[in-house]
Amino acid sequence: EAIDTGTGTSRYSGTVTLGTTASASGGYDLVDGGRGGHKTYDLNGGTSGTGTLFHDADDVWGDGTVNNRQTAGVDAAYGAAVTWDFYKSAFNRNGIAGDGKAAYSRVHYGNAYVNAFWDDSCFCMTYGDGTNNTDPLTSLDVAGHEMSHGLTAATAKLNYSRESGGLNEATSDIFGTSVEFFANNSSDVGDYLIGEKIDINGDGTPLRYMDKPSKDGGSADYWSKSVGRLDVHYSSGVANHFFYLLSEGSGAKTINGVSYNSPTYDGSTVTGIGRAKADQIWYKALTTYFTSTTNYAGARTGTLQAAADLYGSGSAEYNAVAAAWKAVNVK
Ligand code: ASN
Ligand code: ZN
Ligand code: CA
Repeated sequence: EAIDTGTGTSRYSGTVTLGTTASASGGYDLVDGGRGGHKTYDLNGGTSGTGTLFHDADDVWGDGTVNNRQTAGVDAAYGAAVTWDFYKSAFNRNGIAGDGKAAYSRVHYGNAYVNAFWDDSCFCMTYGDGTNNTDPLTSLDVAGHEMSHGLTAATAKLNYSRESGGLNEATSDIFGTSVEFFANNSSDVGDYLIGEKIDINGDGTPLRYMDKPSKDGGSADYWSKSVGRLDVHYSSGVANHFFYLLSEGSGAKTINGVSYNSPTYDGSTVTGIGRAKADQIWYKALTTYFTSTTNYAGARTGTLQAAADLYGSGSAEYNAVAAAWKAVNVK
């Protein structure tokens, strides 16, 4: 059972290489031996168990269409691989739990199921096929988002309600986005939009916008004392906006062909420090200072402490963290 490199045609990310394993009985299994042995399964419409491990005769997988059952498996396996590689490259972290253990992925969950989810009890990822089974929720940013729920579960354990729940959701949007940029894939360029590939609204618009979260019609751009009453996918807006401002700064900007225009609560101007440093600060805060009950005030304190640890308490990076929180009304 040798480690191999297959080729896949994904739904959302073009042609990708896949870690596969030559099977003792011939052909190849979708098992990524180079990344802990991550397995990708076809649930074939089921909602429990693991269904069937994807297997292929010639190590050429999927065709980019939903008519080919392997296609969603290609996206899922690619998403798991890029997420693994991002954590290793950015944070020297070995897998979601940091112990080198692979998760596993399941695609074709249920019928026309319009969601994807991480389940910490199985340490596994699951993807529905979307509306009419034509838009699987397997895009790279969604994969990175969902698997980052496993990262949060293994570290800060942010409670999934009120402000801590918004911070939990934002952590997934932040690292899901960073996974997408890390891939540097010309078929799926990095952006500060979430779910722009899966057409979840049926009109081509993304699920969320980090530069100005209220563009989705529900998310908060700024902290207010009632923000914790929102659904966690909306209270996350404050931290997503913080992260965008810290990375890219306020005002108008075009990145990889996508235009953004990020406002501030008080009309202040924020100068970004770049996503790489913002990632380091968020990760250190998440893994060192955040706890299950951290709220927005605590996230500010924790990220300032993280910036002080990494770059010094009077550094430009530290000052940018303070400015970005002020710009989203967290003081
Ligand atoms: N896709 C959703 C999310 O990651 C699943 C959930 O509701 N937790 O937020
Ligand atoms: Zn989530
Ligand atoms: Ca995106």
